[in-house]
Amino acid sequence: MTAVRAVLSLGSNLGDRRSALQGAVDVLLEGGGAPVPVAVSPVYETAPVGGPEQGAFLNAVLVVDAVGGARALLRRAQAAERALERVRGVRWGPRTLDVDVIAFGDERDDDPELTLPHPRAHLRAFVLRPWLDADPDAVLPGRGPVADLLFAVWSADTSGEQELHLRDDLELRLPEGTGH
Ligand code: PH2
Ligand code: MG
Ligand code: MG
Repeated sequence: MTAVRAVLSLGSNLGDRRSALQGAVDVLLEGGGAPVPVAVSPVYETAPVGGPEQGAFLNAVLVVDAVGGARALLRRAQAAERALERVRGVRWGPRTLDVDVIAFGDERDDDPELTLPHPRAHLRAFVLRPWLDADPDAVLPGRGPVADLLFAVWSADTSGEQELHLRDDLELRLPEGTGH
C-alpha cells in the first residue's frame, strides 16, 4: 500500500508535559502498522488559545508516512491519549495529552468525528509554527502554504494569544529503529 504523508499535533498542559509528548511519540510509532516518522518538530511553550483560564501548553508536531487510512491514524492518536491517561474536563480545557490529526495527504472530509484537514489548524500558531519547522514547504490542503498562514495569524493577533516560544531544552526523540 502506498504511504500517505500525515501531520499530527501534540499538546499537553497538565502534569509532566514533556513526558506526555514523548509518550505520545512512542505510542504513535510503536507496534504493527505504525506510521513511519518523517520529522518531529522542536517543542514550543504556548499560551492557551480559547477555553477557560489554564496553564501554558507544550506543543509539537509529528510528520509521518501512514500506511493505513486516516481513521486508523485517528485510532492510534486516541490510543496514545488513553495510554497517557488523558484527563480532561471541559472542551478546550486543560489536558494531559491531546493528539489531533491535522492533515492526511490531500484528504478533505467534513465528518465531525475526523474533519480533514483539522478545521482550526490554519488559525493556530501552536500548530503552524512547529509544523513549519518540521517541513518548511508544508501546505495545508485547501488553505495554502503554512508559512503564509502563520504570517496571517501573527499579523491578526493583537492580544498576544498566539504567543509561543521555543523550548530547545526539551527535545523529543524518535524511538530506535523507526524512520525511513
Ligand atoms: N489545544 C486546544 C485549545 N487551546 N492552546 C494551545 N496553546 N495549545 C493547544 O494544544 C491547545 C490550545 C484544544 O485542543
Ligand atoms: Mg486539539
Ligand atoms: Mg483533540
